[in-house]
Amino acid sequence: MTNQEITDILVHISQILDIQGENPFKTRAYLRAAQTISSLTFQLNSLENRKEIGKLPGIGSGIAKKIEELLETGKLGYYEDLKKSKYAPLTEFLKIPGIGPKHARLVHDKLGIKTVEELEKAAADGKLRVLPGLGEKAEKNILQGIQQMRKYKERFPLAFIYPRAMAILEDLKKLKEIKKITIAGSLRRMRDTIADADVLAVSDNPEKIMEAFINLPQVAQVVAHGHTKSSIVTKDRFQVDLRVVGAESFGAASHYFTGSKAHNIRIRSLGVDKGLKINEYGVFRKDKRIAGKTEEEVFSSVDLPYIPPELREDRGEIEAAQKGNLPSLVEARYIKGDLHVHTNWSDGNNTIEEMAMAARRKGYHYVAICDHASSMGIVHGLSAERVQRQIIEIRKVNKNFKNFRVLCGTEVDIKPDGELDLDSDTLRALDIVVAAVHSKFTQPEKEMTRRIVRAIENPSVHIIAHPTGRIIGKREPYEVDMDKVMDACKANGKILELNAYPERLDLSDIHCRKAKEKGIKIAISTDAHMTDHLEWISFGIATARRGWIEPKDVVNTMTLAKLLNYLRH
Ligand code: DGT
Ligand code: CA
Repeated sequence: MTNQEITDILVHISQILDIQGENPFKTRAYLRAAQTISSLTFQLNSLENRKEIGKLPGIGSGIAKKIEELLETGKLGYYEDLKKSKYAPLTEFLKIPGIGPKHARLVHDKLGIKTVEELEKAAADGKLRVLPGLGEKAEKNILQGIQQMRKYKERFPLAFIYPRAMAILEDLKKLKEIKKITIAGSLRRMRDTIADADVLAVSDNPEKIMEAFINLPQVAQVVAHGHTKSSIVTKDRFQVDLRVVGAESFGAASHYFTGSKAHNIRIRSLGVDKGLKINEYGVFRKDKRIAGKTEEEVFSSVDLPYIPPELREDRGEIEAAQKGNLPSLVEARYIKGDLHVHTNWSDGNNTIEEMAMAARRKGYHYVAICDHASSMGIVHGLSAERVQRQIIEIRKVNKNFKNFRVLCGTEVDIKPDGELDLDSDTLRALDIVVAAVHSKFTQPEKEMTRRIVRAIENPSVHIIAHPTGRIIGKREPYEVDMDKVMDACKANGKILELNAYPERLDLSDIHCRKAKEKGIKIAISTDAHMTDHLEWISFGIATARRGWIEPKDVVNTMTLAKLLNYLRH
């Protein structure tokens, strides 16, 4: 049993309990445990680690026992019983944006609805609006939500596919017949969503590779099994295509299958202009291969420098390359700190000290503790008084560090009218103020824009967190005029966050590029709720790179002294 399989079971348990109307503390405990396990960097199923389960943050002894049972027997009696509940099939409804556990139970109990199709029909027939707590508007939202869900279903979030594809790569690398292997497609370009994963390998014995590939433990279904190309669907229900090519074609095939299609078409037509044929096998003049071993060779055959995969979207990268104007993209090694992390003072799993140590282990120079300040109960938001106490605690923690600094920050709610959920005296006492929308996402565009612009104009605010509020695959961005938001940032010298939380990646690549063009600085922050989440910075960096972002555009590439000075002014 893999960590992923355990995570899926824990999430399913929490969802069934939620629909049954169990105590929210109980259901959240399962969710927390799932979050912990899904971001572990080791597998629980090795015997050595098994004893550690009860010690992991966010996992109580009851759930630890259940996980042990899963690992021992591959089954969990409690879960098997729960799955027999009449509410178990309703967890499908929770994938529909706008439907929570209460609605799921309600439509089942009142109308006997058990499937998404039945729910869609009932909504279309106007049968939901009469239910208590629903109405015509809610009914319409449910219909839209179902359509949205179907749209999302075709693509997966990058952060879902990436680690799973990498695990497959690692498995394949163990075969001695594989000489080279790489990801390609949208996965290599690090798009925020991925339809299927493309993998490319070099080998003299492709059939052996194909055989191993279709027999991997992750495989649920073999879609195609050829001599040099096979496709499988994993148990997580995404498709992986593997192609084996000869070493002489590896560069050409990497370039071709990395795409994007639009970029490829442009490169191929540059080739045609020079009398060259460029395809996945190589670069040919008449029938003579003149290049193809490396991607550099392919680019240079059309007089271009190497273009990083994240830029290959035909969004101006070819023109920039021709003029020698390609951006020097930001890389992990430039990042000096994380400016948005949570601790157990609000809804995080670790202490201030643990987060600080983890940030320092990553080689950072600073980390900003930005726990929630919110009067909306759910996230244990800090009151002004607890913010003061946390500042004292952070000062104490800082005494233990040399050449590393924990910054006092907050993630303060922007209330629906644009006011902040902390008074300005408290905000002024902090090193860094991150402000964010966490409520009333459905405001009309004008109100939402005004709300965020007011926060930007507030002299206490430095950064706007996850500026559009999207949750990939679950929630569309709220209606907000990002041009106006960016203009306000520019006018007030404020920073926009690129939230690297895998389901957010907000700002998106397109918005990053726009922010850069307008001369607005961004902060690439993880929003980590536990130490392992600091690793998510890589998805933020990838998104920034897709948005043509260079180190100088990113505030958390600054040294501590420069950053503090920048924030003060
Ligand atoms: P995805 O899978 O929708 O997330 O996005 P991609 O970019 O991975 O697309 P996919 O898997 O259909 O194809 C992988 C790459 O293969 C694509 O990025 C470029 C290349 N490719 C596919 N079809 C064509 C085509 O008709 N012409 C050219 N020039 N390249 C293609
Ligand atoms: Ca693909």
